[in-house]
Amino acid sequence: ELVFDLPELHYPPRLNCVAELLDRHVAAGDGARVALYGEHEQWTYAQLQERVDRIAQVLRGPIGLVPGNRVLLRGTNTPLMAAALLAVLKAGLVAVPTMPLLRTRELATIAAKARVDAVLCAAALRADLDAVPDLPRVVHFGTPDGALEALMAEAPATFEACDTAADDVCLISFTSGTTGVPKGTMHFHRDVLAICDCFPRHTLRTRPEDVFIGTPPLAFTFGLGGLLLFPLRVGACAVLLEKPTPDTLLQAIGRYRATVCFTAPTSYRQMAALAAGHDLSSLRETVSAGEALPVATREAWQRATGLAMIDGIGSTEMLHIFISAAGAEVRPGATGKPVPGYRACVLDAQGRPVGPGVVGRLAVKGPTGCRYLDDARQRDYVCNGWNLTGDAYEMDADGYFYYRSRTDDMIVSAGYNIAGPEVEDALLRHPAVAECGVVGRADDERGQVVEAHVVLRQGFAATPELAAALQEFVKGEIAPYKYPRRVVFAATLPRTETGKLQRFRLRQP
Ligand code: 3UK
Repeated sequence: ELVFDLPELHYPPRLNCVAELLDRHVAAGDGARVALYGEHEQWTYAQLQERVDRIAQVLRGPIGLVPGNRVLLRGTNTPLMAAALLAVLKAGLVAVPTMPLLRTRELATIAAKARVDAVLCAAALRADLDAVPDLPRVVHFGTPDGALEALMAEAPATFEACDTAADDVCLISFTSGTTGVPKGTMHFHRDVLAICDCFPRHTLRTRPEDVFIGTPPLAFTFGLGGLLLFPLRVGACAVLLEKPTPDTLLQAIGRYRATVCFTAPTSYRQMAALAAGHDLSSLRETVSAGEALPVATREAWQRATGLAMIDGIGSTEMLHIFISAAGAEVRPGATGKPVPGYRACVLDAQGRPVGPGVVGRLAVKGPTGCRYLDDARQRDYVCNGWNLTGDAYEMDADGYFYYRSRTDDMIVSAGYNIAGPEVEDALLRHPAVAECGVVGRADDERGQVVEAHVVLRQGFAATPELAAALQEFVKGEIAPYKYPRRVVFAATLPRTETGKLQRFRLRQP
């Protein structure tokens, strides 16, 4: 049995997570340390605390909210957006963060499902929100409106953290929806601290000197943890970038001497190709999550930077990463082992544990877990306290977990089970392939056939000869029956804002 019941996960019954993440550092005399870098500003812990406190005063005073009320947040990654998020939690309210690229229809669904009582919205992103019918009070922040800043200037500069219970809900996070339907998941004050005390503490081994950087939006729990909660937990700092591209992220790593980077596999693959000439010598660890990390991507990044990557699987339901490995524990192809604090096993269709080498449904248990807003879905996800993440996994005799595919993405062709990501992994080792996505396409004879959607690197032409060469290449890399019988060349692949391939869109006719 792995470490499960850690002493650091026993929290007092009354707890406000922001008091622990922020106020504690200022009280300990660390107020002058930098907490956040934005593209135009730099805030110390004391300055961040003052902004958080003024926003909390505005929420509870002029806006008139009471503990338990829900606040929808919309904005790109900026220090003010981070302060707004923390202020909502500190004031005893519930944050409902939304992804910056969401449009009117999706925002309307979330606002209705979460029954929000107020909205804080970056002025630059107001257009799509303004079109949502029946919204409660909206306050804009950032130029040109700056309505929130005006209220902050009038508000008291200090605010005492609301005396919340450790198991009061403080966050409703919506899944990014590879299936298209956003699902709201609820998390407690103690969950916010628990994720800081598991993966970053035990796997990443965060230090106060760390400088965190990366791409995921703060509205995605991958970004909320990696770019705000984890650094604050240990008194470190984060660089918040508004619209990072592989190139601007590489530049920013050099400029801020970042030590820890969080982004998705595709982004590492693109950065590996551009890394030459950038100073990445400050980087200590690079964390990949959101999608399976192909071995070819791990190797390309290692060749370009000399860094071994930390892969980790997390989910919105579990709040953050629960299986991962770092350093000598890394086994290429495996996601890793349960993060201290979590347990994991693989179950068959009847819910019985299977032994090593058998593919089944991943089940996890730990200090965080799924609580859907919608009761009906809860029964599908949580079974006897085990969370069924919807992933097909295999365990080896040493307790390492290997991702195969999403449970409902397994391709069944002429009686064989074929995992799309394994075929993608093989294709990505070919020099012509920049990106690819492999799905099952309905077929009269075989039930489904393996279909590869391929984006080529510059300098390669989409010809029938290249398609045939890719097919032969895959047959040489993995069992030949898995090769893609159809190869489709594409200019880009459909991805979510969180970097996930939208397989359901590739399967559309
Ligand atoms: C897939 C992975 C293989 C997997 C997330 C880190 O991705 C996050 O949350 P979502 O709710 O999606 C969850 C699903 O994404 N996945 C994520 N990481 C990996 N598959 N290897 C991985 N390393 O299907 C999972 O069920 O969008 C990731 C931290 C917080 C998060 N919310």
